[in-house]
Amino acid sequence: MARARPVVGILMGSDSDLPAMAECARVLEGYRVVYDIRVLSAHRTPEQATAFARGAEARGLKLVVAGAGGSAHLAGVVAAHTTLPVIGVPLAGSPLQGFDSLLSTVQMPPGIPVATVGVGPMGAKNAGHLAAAILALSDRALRERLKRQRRRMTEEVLAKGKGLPAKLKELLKK
Ligand code: RP5
Repeated sequence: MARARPVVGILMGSDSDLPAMAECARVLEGYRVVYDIRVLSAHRTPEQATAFARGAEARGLKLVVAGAGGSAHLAGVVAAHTTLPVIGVPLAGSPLQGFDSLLSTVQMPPGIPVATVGVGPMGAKNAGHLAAAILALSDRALRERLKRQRRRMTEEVLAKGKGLPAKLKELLKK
């Protein structure tokens, strides 16, 4: 059977970003959303990054998730060249521990938004959830999967609460 066409493009500035950005891929796989994933850099492969963004819609992508660290301009550059929604993931790794990437990603000029999530792997996970929520606007089955995921999460958190007295007792013994 032919593999479905990707609807999300996951980009990262370097392969060193993969451990964090894999969390986005993991979430998308959980929702059965098809993505493609590649390394492109706003600074080190500017022409390829621009070409990717310009061709994204024609290739059937519905949105782009872009993660980068340091002077993180990848999401912004992609957003400048497509009207598809762009989710930016600021990544830590520099001496400024992601605060630099956060500000570079989030402070876009009016008219060229980047939906910026939190720093690092946690942000990458949320990028996956946000991407799924956007796609679910026109995909009823995906919407149901999102709702199921929320219910599962609620149950897990409530179950954690139930385990607290036993955990507390163990801690207080020390
Ligand atoms: C950024 O520089 C990348 O997104 C990465 O977070 C950081 C370091 O890149 P490498 O030196 O590991 O290639 O552009």
